[in-house]
Amino acid sequence: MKIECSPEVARALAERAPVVALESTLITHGLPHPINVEVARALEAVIREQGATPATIAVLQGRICVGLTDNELTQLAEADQVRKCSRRDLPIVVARGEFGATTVCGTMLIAHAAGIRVFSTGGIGGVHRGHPLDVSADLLELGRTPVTVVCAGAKSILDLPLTLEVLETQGVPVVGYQTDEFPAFYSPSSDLPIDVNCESPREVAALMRVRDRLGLSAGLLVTVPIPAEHALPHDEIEEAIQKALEEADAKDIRGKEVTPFLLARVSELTGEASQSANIALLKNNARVAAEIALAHG
Ligand code: PSU
Ligand code: MN
Repeated sequence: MKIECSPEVARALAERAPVVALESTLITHGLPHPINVEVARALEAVIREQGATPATIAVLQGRICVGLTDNELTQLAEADQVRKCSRRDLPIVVARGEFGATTVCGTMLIAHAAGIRVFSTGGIGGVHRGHPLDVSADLLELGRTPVTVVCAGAKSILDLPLTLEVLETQGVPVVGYQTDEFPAFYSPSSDLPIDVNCESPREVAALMRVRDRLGLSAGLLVTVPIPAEHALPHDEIEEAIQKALEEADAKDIRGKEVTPFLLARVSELTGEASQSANIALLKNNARVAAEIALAHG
């Protein structure tokens, strides 16, 4: 794959120094402007503070970029037409010289091609509530690409039990980071089980090494509960989610539009509180991902 690494990322990879990938769909389709650019920069700063190198991944005018300059980040966040880009979309954006914002799926596959082992995000895609055949490509990518994805679980816009079933089928170990429960993004708990509780970055790094030694090619999903002081009451979020889901069905929204529509509606309906929770967990995940990258060496 033809990839353009920024000088900083190229140097870190050549020195085998710890690198953490970051996705770009959350910048273009997950958060409103201009907070999206501020958050993207803040996440890079958190990773640097820990002593790792951040690598934000996106497609800029058909070029697959790993590590963006400040200018490139602004260009992406302000571009009119940015295609949400998972595995299926990648050849299209590259062939047409378009801007592409990579999802968890798209970011994983590019990170792997670049030699990056750890990737931090907010929430992964999953199986949609009431639409069990709408399975995010994120889950299938986790099944085939050995990258460790650090997230806060998944939003309950999704069917979380079915999402865990698909991860099991795909052979993806689900790690609870210092927890016995699968976190549900705004809430640290869901009453759903994880496969193993890892107490430290070192334990996660050890799992990654054993997975490689066994010759298994699936990713690892590390789920980190939202810090307690930022968690939101379940009922408040659930009401907004119900409303957003009904609207999506009434408007017959389908395919790749579903997730951005639900994210935008839930964020509009819940306002400030959900946005600051979202940002807090993104930073927390970036910190944990950097610690894992350092422990993996
Ligand atoms: N969930 C969130 N925020 C996000 C996404 C999901 O809470 O920004 C984005 C991620 O980029 C994820 C993508 O990979 O949505 C999943 O889209 P889909 O459901 O269409 O696969
Ligand atoms: Mn889908």
